[in-house]
Order: sequence, then structure tokens, then C-alpha cells
Amino acid sequence: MGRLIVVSNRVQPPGDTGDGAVGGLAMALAAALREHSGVWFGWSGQTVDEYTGQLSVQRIGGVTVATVDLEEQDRLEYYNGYANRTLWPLFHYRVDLSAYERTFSEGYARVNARFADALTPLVGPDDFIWVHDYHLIPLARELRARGLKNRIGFFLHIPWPARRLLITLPDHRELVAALFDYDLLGFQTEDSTGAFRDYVRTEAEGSIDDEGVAHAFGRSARIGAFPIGLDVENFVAAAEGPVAQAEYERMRASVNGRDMIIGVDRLDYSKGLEDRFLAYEQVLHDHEELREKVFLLQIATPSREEVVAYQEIRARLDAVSGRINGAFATVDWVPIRYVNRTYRRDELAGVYRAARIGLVTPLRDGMNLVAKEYVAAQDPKDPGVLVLSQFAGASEQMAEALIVNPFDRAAVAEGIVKGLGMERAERIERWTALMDNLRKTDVIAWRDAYVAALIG
Ligand code: ADQ
Repeated sequence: MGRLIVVSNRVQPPGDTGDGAVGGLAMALAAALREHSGVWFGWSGQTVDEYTGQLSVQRIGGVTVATVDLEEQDRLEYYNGYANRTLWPLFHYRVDLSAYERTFSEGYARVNARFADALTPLVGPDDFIWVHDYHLIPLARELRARGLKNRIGFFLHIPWPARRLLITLPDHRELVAALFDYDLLGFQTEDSTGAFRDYVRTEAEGSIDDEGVAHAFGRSARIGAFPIGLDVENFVAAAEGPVAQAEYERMRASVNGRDMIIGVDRLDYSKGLEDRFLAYEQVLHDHEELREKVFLLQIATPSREEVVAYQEIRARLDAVSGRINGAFATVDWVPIRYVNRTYRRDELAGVYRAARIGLVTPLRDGMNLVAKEYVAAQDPKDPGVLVLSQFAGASEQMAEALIVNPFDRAAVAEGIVKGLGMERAERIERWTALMDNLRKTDVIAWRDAYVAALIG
């Protein structure tokens, strides 16, 4: 069998040595790459004055990593442009924020062609290629145009949108047709897979056969849901390790007998942070008895800061959290602790464990790993409660959480109040079911299922 070649916009190999900073995706893919003596290919994150296609090859954490530099124009049009200003908002149901500009499409096509040029010489005849995410939808088409006959799979980490939204994209047909140059198309959820099927049948006038293979545009691709999991064992170990323990003790002391509600997100409009703050405000407004008894710790790491929509949501959150704190704070209590920094994974595990409620309320999310991390970090004898948006992909697998509609402020507020009052026996019962399922569907199971479907 050939090697595994993973392609993603940015490569994230585990260069880390035990500080717990490695993400689960990097861990799972790196392990597979080591087993298959594979290569991880992507953009270096650097830009140069003029594109050369020069490959930089390194060994990091036992994995061969190959990267190329892009031009500034590529970064603006492909990355900030088509990927993050056109596709990301559209696929997260924010047609209002989705900007379409021809230069973005051109930049997207150009970078995918450049990736294909740089990658093609690295690929042997028996290798199989696993492409990740919306930045690289046309990559297989470009690789096929360069003569590659290898098995190529695609996995979409974000939601696949409803057909009526997708058709607002002027080049939607070309985009979807390009997916049919893959052998396998993986989505996070049944919901996304269903939305893709709907497009194939209705818009592309194609069909789905009994084996789950989609036929359209004169070609075929196997499709399926492969919900991504957590590196559960590592995360549980991190939660029980010394750093997490120290962070847990520190938080407990700082909590001072109050109940902590935790939110951890990239600072992104899809994560529903403003609505979350407003739902929490409603709790404080309606439940005088809870004031000074609870607080919300919201950790939000700034992301994509060059994109205006991200600057705007950041300013909104500063304003809303400030207003709520101004209205409800007392001399020794602040209702929202709002933090814009990044935490180490093991620190985060300790913080999750100290929280009575995990509040995960995205308006739309492919999966949402924070929901899974919160559960994995809990103390089995006294676990907290997960309040989870029905529009996070994770909700398909996490029915024992308190599932809420994040657009319904009163419902989120009720979820918070219910979670705060939940008896220990019920918390343990719900957590045990969630945790069993997390273990069965961890990131290794995800990777193995995908790779088996791609090779098989
Ligand atoms: P994201 O949108 O980034 O991922 P998510 O799945 O929640 O969303 O993953 C975020 C990761 O970053 C988590 O591991 C979390 O712990 C970490 N993180 C967030 N804020 C942090 C902070 N302040 N400090 C440290 N770590 C922080 C995309 C899709 C998701 C999908 C994943 C994986 O949007 O829907 O679940 O890919 O497929």
C-alpha cells in the first residue's frame, strides 16, 4: 500500500513535546502519517514577493512536512477572500456576510493550481491523498488535470449549507462539480450529508445510489458522514495531569463558592457569542437569587483579525460584555469574565473541570470540539452539565446534553438555569452516556473510518 498524503491550508504537525498544546486533529493525522510514512502538505503561512513554488521539506514530530510560500495577493484573495469572506460565512448560513468578488474566485483557483503544481511531483502512483476543508475544494480537479489517478478524498470540517443558500454563490455549480473529482466526500453530520444529497438531486440533476455513491456531472463520488471525534484518552490524561490540576485548584479558589459557566471559542460570529451573553444577561435579569452566585468565564481567542466582520464582532462583544458587567457588577463580583487569550490544552482541561456548566451555543458549527472537550474534562463523580446548540454538528451525537436553540434567548437562559439546578445523580447519568459515546467515536475511530473508506 502507498503512503498517505494529507493536504490542508495550513499544516499543524505536533512539534510539541508534552505541554499539551497539540490539537486532536494534528495528533490523529500525525499518527496516521507516521504509520503510512506519509507527508503533510500545505501553505507555510508565509508570503513572498513573487511565487516560486519552492518546497520546504522538514521532519516535525516524526512527520514529513512539505510547505510552499504564497504571494501577498494569494493571501488576500484566496485566504482572506474566497475562503474566509465568501465560503466561510455562506457555509455558516450568513449570506448577509458572504462577499463574492471575481478576484476572490480567481485567487482561489490560482492557489489551488499552485498547490497542485507543488504537490504533484511528491505523489507516487500508489499513494492516497486526503484533502481537508473548504480552502481546497478544487484541488482534486487540479491534480487530475495533471494526470494523477490516485485515490483522493475530501473532508469538510464545516457545515454543508442548504441548497437554497448555496445557490446564491455565483459559481456554485463549478464548485460542486469540482468535488466530483474526489473518490470520497466526507461530511461531519447526517444533516450536512443530506444537504449535499439534496443539491445533487435537485440542482445537479444527479442521483444517489443504494451504496451511497453520488452520480452527477458525468462522474461519481462516494459520500458519507464521518463525525470528527476528540483525542479522548489524551484529553482525559491532560485533565488529570499536574497542569490541569493546578489550574483547577486555582479556578476553584477564584470561584470562591460560586458556580462557573464556561465558554471557549475562536472569536467568530458563527459561535453565537453575542446571543450567549444576552441569554446569560436574561438569567441575571430574571433570577435575582443567582446574582453574585454565578459567573460566566468566556475565553475567546481572536481569529482572522484582518477581516472586517471579525473586527466588528470583537467590538460588539467588548461593548455587550461591558454593558452587562456595568449593569450587574457589584464591588466584589463581575458577572462576565471575558478573556481574549489562548490557553494551553492542559490548562483548558483544568478550567473546564472547574465549570458547573459548559455553554456551547454556536449559531452554526460543523462539529464543535469544545463541547466534547468539556465533557471529557469532567470529574466522573461530580460532572458539570453541557448546554449545547442544536446547530452544532456535535448535537447529532450528544443527545444527553441540554440541547437548546441558540436563537431562542429564553430557551438558552432556561438551559443555564436547569443546568445550575441539576441534581448530581442526573448529571452523572447524562455525563456517563455522553462519555461512553465520546470514547466510541474518538478521533482515531474517525480517522480509521475515513481512511478505510478511502482505500477500500
Ligand atoms: P473551529 O471552528 O476552530 O474548528 P472547534 O471544533 O470548537 O472549532 O475547535 C476549536 C479548538 O480550538 C478546540 O480544540 C478548542 O479547545 C481550541 N480553542 C478555542 N479557543 C481556545 C483558546 N482560547 N485557547 C486554547 N484553545 C482554544 C473547525 C470547525 C468545527 C470542527 C473543527 C474540527 O469550525 O466545527 O469541530 O474544525 O473539525
